[in-house]
Amino acid sequence: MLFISFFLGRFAYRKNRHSPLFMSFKTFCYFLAIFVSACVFASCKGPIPDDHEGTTEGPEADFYISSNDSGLTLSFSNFNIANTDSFTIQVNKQPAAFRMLPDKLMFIPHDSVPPGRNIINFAYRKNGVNDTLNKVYFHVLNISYKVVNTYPHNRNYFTQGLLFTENGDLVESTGLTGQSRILFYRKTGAKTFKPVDSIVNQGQEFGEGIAIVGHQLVQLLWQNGYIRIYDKSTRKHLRNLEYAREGWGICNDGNIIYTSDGSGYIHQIDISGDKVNILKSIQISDENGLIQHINELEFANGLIFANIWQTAMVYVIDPRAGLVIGKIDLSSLAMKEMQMNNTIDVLNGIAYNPSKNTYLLTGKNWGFFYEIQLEENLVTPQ
Ligand SMILES: [Ca+2]
Repeated sequence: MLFISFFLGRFAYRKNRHSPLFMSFKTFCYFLAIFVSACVFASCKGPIPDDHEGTTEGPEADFYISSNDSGLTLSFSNFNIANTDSFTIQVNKQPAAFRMLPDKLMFIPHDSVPPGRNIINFAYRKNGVNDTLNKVYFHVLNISYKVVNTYPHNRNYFTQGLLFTENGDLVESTGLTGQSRILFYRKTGAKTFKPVDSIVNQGQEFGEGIAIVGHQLVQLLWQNGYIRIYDKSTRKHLRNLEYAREGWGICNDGNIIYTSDGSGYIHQIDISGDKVNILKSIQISDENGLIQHINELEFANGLIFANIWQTAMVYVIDPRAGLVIGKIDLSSLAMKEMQMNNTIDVLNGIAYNPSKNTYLLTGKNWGFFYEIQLEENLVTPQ
């Protein structure tokens, strides 16, 4: 190739000094040296494997995954599907449905790929020899929703925690030193939650998340070094328990109490003793790696819904696997609040209403509670 360029270049020189094909003898020698070196280097890599239509199933064979709303597309490199005797696709060791696309790509519908971390396995047989290619694919649902109701929320409340009792009454905890309290609401009419009682925190107490654990109402405090426990029915203060971590969010699945502390961990805690014991700490990841700033928590349908601090996102977490399986982008609600009052703070507060399968959300100093219905049918992880 270089020799041809050289001679064409010399020829072109006579015709047109500015031809792009022109190459001086010095330049020619330079490229010739590179070309010879490349040939020697290539020969050191050993024989080129048996070629078929320009592709090989050599050690570089691989596949890549791209996704859209309906499923995954697998594209192959250094691999010719037509050159195999047979092949299968498995997702987490289970046969997966797929179809071939005309350009020798494969399509796997999302039904075959559960949310969370998946191993996609492509097993093939060629010339009587079996081989496999594996890839990890992290499937995170983008969960859409619709707002089914809005209710006024007092803008003075720096919301930290929100829950529904089994009677359907709403409880909110608020923060800031000197302003922290727990508010008990009754639903009055179709469009209003009215505060009917409250517990006011004292001194330096900075209220955070709340949860109901049996007959107790548990209130986290931010950096006070203890949590407060009240009788759920009488609302009388029962005791304080020493807690070494920062209090952010708390929820209860009926057996396990989970807390967050602003890090990427969710802790399982025990409050039956004379101080809070951390039983287990679970580090949470999503498709990009470890996450941070887990805030208010809510347990629903086997999953933890977590506000991510300083974002308008709620992450849906499978606590047993420590994985984010879905994300709810609530930035349109945050934007709406911002347009009404630009002094609002972040989205915070999630309460699940099991009787309607809806979620009530608000934010620090927001003007409204928003009741939303998810458009994704979340299945409790097995
Ligand atoms: Ca909550």
